[in-house]
Amino acid sequence: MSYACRSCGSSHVVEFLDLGSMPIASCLVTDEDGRAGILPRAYPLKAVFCSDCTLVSITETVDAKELFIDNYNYYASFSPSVVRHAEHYAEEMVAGLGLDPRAFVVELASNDGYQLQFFRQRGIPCVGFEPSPGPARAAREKSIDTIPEFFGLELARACLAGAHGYPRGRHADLIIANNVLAHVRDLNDFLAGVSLLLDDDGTATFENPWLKLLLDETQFDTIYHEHVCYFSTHAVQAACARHHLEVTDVRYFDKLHGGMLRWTVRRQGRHSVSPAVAEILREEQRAGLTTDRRFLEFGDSVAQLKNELLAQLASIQRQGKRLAAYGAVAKGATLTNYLGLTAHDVRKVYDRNTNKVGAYLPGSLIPVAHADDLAGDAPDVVLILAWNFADEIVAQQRPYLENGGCFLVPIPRPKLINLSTVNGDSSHSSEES
Ligand code: JHZ
Repeated sequence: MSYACRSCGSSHVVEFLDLGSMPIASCLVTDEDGRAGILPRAYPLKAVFCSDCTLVSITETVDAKELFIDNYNYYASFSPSVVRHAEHYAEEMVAGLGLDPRAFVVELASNDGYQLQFFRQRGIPCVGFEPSPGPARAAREKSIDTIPEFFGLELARACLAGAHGYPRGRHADLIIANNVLAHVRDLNDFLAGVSLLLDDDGTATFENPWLKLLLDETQFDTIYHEHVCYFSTHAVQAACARHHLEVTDVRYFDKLHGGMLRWTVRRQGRHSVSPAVAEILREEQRAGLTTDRRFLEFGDSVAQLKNELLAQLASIQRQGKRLAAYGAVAKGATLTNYLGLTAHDVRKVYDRNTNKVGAYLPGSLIPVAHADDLAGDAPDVVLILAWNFADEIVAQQRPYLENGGCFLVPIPRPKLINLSTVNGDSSHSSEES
């Protein structure tokens, strides 16, 4: 196939997963279109591994406007554990880097201001870049300066020259690029922009779901058009080196986004590198993240999980039980469409994000209802599409469980949770590590 790696440009790429034709996962179908049965446009969804720099990416590039401008309604503030993590992050950065009101913090893809609010509260000047209009508006309502543009080298240059109200010539002491790297279609342009904007003694952090967990836990549903790249430390390191940046530390968080890494990135050759970096590189090598074999086996794991899930759902249906879902999430679109589920199988999908209520999951056209309605509706089984928040959702929905309700967590393996499993299982805590 003729495809150039999105990081190093190599043509030595190996296709390892084909999820078929999929609608854009994060673009919910409006009430009007949903009732009329109008399906959103679908695009091929194939994942490849680069044998040269180890980056995993998808081959299709959907127009950024279609993905992030027209109908983007991911607001991080609706997920309490994400906000808690953001608060801890700000505390750590302020203490660890000694940030005070003389410092300057930049966040790339700042969403609804869920992160920068914690810097602003401490009087630390900050600015966010956020191209999605809804989240950017929500950030401004929190009085956070937000530049409504996609970040890249040209924009970084323009900002340093004083465009968009950015403080002229001001390099950043901290650049936050958490949960953004996966969404960036031109990785080199983005990293060149980071490198330009970062102060020579500055720090950048990249947080992203870890590719090792995607493979270990068959998190195939996190593959969708919005996420063009999937990262290991090897891939981040190779991409950074091209822009005179280096990974100086790495830390694992097991409770967020299915298991994620925070890479601390600084100007190449100027700072000490934590032994954690070499350790994680060795772990990734042992886990098979640097050669194609492990990836080629992944397709079989995905097919096997699909069969297990379909068998579990068929058994629920045979018993005449009413099935619903929780989390009108992007990965829920991949999962329901890959399994071929429709509103006939899953009556509603519950979510706390009020911007999603009243719309429909793309493809499967399952209607979105507010999470507060779940206990009253009392479906027999609820498939948790936002499985990364399963502990938190189960804890919040205690009344539903006490009423005899049951959750089905699909990833990494189908697992049923009812009141007795919760009471007997002390691992259901919602704190991050
Ligand atoms: P979450 C998003 O993934 C999309 P998604 C994005 N592409 C990305 O990279 C990842 O995040 C990291 C709801 N919720 O993050 C609120 C409840 O209803 O897994 C949100 O609608 N009740 C940017 O789309 C949604 O889940 C709850 O108790 O797969 C966010 O889920 C909690 C905790 C969340 O979404």
